[in-house]
Amino acid sequence: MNADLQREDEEIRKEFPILTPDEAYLDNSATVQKPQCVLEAMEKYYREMNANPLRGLYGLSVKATDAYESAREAVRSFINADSTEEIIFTRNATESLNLIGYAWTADHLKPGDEILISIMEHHSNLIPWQQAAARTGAVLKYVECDKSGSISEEAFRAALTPKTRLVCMTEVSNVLGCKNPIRQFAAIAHKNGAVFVCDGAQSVPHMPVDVKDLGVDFLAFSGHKMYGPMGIGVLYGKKEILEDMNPFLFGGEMIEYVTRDSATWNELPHKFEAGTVNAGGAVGLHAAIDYMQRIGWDTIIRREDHLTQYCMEQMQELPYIHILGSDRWENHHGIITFLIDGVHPHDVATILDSMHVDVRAGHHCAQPLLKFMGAMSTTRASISFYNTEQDIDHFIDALKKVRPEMGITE
Ligand code: C6P
Repeated sequence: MNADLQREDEEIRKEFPILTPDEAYLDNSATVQKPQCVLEAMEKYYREMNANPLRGLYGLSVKATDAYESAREAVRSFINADSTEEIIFTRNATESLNLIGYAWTADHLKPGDEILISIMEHHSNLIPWQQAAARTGAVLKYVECDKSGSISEEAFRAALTPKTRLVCMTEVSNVLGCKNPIRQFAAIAHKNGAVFVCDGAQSVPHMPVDVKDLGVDFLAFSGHKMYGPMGIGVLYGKKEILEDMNPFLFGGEMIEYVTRDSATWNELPHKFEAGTVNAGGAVGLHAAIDYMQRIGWDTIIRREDHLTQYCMEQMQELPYIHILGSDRWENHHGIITFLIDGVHPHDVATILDSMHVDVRAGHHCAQPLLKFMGAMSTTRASISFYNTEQDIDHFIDALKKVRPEMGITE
């Protein structure tokens, strides 16, 4: 192996206390491990500045507020939003999507209106729209992809109608790893008079995502998939759209003035952040963003591309392995979902676990997609820039032992 790459591996790996050479952690699309600097930033927050933010007038509360609001500014800058008023902290991408699913749809959809989603959506970008359709009388429609995961412009245009009010689509599929042309589809949706929601859960951690360049109205993502802690997520929304929405949750801090019978709402973004916020989580997310910027997109993308190619090309040499989606590694963005002839995906994952390889098996919270692809369940390996060629070698060696372990020898 190239000495520079080995040095780079060592530099990166030493920041992640949980990663060891004996275990190949390849479930990075589910959640990634956390670097030391994120753990330290959160500990420092709780040791030195914890108080209930946005309320107190005393020093500690002001420090907690400053830490929380500076995390918001870090997120704003990371996705190039115009203003921190457009950045709402939530628990995760799921809550971000539900926020729109309640608060926007309640006043903007009427019976017969259409919501368009793709067949490859994660349940978090599917069930909120099923529920919104049931509440409002709107109709949920799907645009399909081909077996490689590609959605053509033709198919997208054909699925839009004059009744389409909302289009919701993931940028990167958590099963196929393919990347949808969000900028192009958002522009078409806007010409059609629809609002465009982008699920960035699997793209924001792996590639630059610029909300102005993409032209999306909403972007949802989770902190825990981008080296931050669990329990903090983000909803970006265009200011004029957020201003035209009622709150999702009601209670402390989201109000301006309350009487016995009524209330008025706080300004953005606080109108959408009811109750005590997750300041420690926001601080951790801020540290994670700083960390990713320190590593840099060039390094993140170079390493993830290299490992995806290195892994996929070796898997493609094994005739009993079938990879879902495109046969080109460039279209996988670190996500390789596969089937092994003769072995149930759960057995694959269990056998790999016995050899210290961590992968995910099941429907990956995308059951309509799996049905469309003709599979009930699959196994998925997913890569982060902190993985190494040794992790992939470990995985491939273990993969070759799965069928013999099940008594399949031919
Ligand atoms: N996918 C996976 O293993 P949360 O759970 O809210 O942080 O993220 C939800 C979500 C939304 N959209 C996409 C495209 C996703 O992949 C996920 C989470 C994980 O694939 C956990 S199910």
